[in-house]
Amino acid sequence: MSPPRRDDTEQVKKNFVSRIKNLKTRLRKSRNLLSDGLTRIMRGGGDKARILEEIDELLVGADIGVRTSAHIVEQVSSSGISLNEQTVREAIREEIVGILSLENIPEVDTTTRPHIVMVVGVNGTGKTTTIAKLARRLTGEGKKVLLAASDTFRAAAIEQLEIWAGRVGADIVKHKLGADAASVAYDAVSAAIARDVDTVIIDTAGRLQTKKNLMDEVAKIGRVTSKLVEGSPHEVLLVLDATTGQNAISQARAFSETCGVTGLVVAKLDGTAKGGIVVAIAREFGIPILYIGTGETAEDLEPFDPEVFADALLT
Ligand SMILES: Nc1nc2c(ncn2[C@@H]2O[C@H](COP(=O)(O)OP(=O)(O)OP(=O)(O)O)[C@@H](O)[C@H]2O)c(=O)[nH]1
Ligand SMILES: [Mg+2]
Repeated sequence: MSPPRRDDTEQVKKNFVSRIKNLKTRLRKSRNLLSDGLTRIMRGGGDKARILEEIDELLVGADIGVRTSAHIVEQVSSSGISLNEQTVREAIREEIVGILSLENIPEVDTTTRPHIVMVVGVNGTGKTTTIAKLARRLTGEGKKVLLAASDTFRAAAIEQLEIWAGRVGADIVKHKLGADAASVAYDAVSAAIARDVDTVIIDTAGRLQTKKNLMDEVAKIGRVTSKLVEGSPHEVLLVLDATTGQNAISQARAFSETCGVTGLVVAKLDGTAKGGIVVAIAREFGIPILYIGTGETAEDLEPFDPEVFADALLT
């Protein structure tokens, strides 16, 4: 899997407009809140202090976070622009793009085969669905993908992954319910080596970031795969649920401290007005947001692009 890259090719430019249009529809709730809210504030008139205060409230209400909202308002205030709807919209957009544009997005060594990706997160954030979406992207590129059913904890988790594997054209390695998650991963990676698979994606059980023994289990899965493929897992993706708003921040903190998270996926952005959480997350952590989830089907995964995202929210 290669991370989404900024690229100025003609094709990307052509896709840009249609991607914004599509995302605008998917992010409708967040967009209604932010974009329409801004229109309301700017048309409401009043002095600079009132306008800035209302913008601050609007950003906080969109879950951009208190500190990040204050930072954005401060930047707009000190920029000296005349406060009309267009200039303010553009200034906020610029600030958001700046925050979202992390430098040094790590290059993923896709020459390593099998490339091993472990997917972690709290219960119900969208891990398994995200795995299906990722697998669909990869099989669509002609890659051979194998899913490891290392969620041996939740009843029906194995069947759920199996159904997705069938739909997206991936292999699966599974054990019985209650089996050791790390040994499923071990078998999956062994099978991947034997079958010349390109990418292994390990599904893990949802776990609360506060439960140390469960967090240790993630580390154990990682240790086991590294015995078979040095340096693996190459990626640890943390899936966050956008609808949980600020809660996602503490999850990102705990998982990144204990599980060596290399990338974030923010799922369920279609179902929430709290899309601003993406901005808060980007400002708080030095971990790249690789993808966003915008629906329940295997196609509903977008490589994260700061410009496309900010435009979809605000313009
Ligand atoms: N609207 C929407 N729903 C999503 C998205 N991603 C996942 N879901 C839904 O969220 C629910 C939970 O998804 P799962 O993929 O099973 O979540 P999980 O993290 O694997 O859950 P556990 O394994 O129980 O921890 C399902 O109903 C999914 O269809 C998304 O991007 N948008
Ligand atoms: Mg799951």
